[in-house]
Amino acid sequence: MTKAHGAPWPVKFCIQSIKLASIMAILQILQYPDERLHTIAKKVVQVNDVTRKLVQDMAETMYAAPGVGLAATQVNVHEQIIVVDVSETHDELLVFINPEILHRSGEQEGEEGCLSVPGIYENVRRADKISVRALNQQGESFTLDAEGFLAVCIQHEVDHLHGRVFVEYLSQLKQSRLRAKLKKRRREAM
Ligand code: K1U
Ligand code: ZN
Repeated sequence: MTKAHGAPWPVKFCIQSIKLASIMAILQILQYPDERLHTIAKKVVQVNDVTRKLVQDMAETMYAAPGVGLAATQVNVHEQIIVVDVSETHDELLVFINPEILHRSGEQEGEEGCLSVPGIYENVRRADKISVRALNQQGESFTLDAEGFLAVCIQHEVDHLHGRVFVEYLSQLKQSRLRAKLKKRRREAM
């Protein structure tokens, strides 16, 4: 087997390790009330390999969590990118770069969770149907009509890009109780 110059391991091993390292990355998810969750994400100017690698890492992070969505904001990257997969089989990844919700209609109320606020589930009222325009991983524009849980998920993730966390829809009383609960939880974890 060929050895890399000066290195004790074979070239094949080095290349395979680099390839593996480039396909596997679970990113750290910011935890509420981290201030960085309130950063407004910037538009992606050019969809390129760096964007696609981030999308891949975000998808891995979402599936590993596990979750049904993730916004770049949550992994401390302040660019307008979200990934969503609400399928039971976890094989229907949707990627939205620079998503814009063009239309909202109807109303639904349902329980939401957030990987940045683990263990907290609260009811939120959202539009029932939306139409969203975005770029795909090739930089091509597409429009998707969504309803029900998929629509909820997309709205939740787009909110993250605007620096909004779902708990901010709750009453002030509920929010202060939640902050106290999270503080206590953090104290106990130390
Ligand atoms: O943005 C996030 O933090 C992801 C979040 C998305 C979401 C869930 C529910 C309603 C609206 C948006 C989550 O994925 S929380 C985890 C979760 O809901 C879940 C986890 C495992 C299986 C099924 C759902
Ligand atoms: Zn969330």
